[in-house]
Amino acid sequence: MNSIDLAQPIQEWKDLVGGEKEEIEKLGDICISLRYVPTAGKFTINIMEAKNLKKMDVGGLSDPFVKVVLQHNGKRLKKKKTSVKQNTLNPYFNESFSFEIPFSQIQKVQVVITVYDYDKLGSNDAIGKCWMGYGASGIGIKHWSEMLANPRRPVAQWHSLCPEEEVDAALKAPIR
Ligand SMILES: [Ca+2]
Repeated sequence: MNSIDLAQPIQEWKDLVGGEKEEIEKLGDICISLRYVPTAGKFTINIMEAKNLKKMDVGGLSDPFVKVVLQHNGKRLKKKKTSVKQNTLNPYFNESFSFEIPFSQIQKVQVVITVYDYDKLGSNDAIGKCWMGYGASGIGIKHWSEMLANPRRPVAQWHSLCPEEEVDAALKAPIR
């Protein structure tokens, strides 16, 4: 410091840094419980609740419902839907769906969850998606593994919703 002459103005060049990065859009979170009974080959999924969903309706909130698709090798085997919860971003569903999946197949299937905003007019818009099972990463594979490690017991987990295009691309990508 003592080499600086405080009586003189100091001129310094600084590189410009980028402005605030655009915040990643939050789509919301969904709480799901998974249960598998290997002896009976019975898989049960409970769509429990969602929170902080994205607002989709002009002059309102969203009217969320959840679609559950069971698929294998990109082929849809079964699909189920919850009821529609009107005008809320924090819906409580507590709706269960069961599927028969033999033990020999349970490691090969994928469960894809899509939260939609119901619209009376026009098509329903997807708010976001998440998936679990074969080829999933992060929470998706963690939750699935915990279900398999705890047969007959329901295992609940929150999942963050991701943009539809992102999940569809991940589902199509070859498994590494
Ligand atoms: Ca709507």
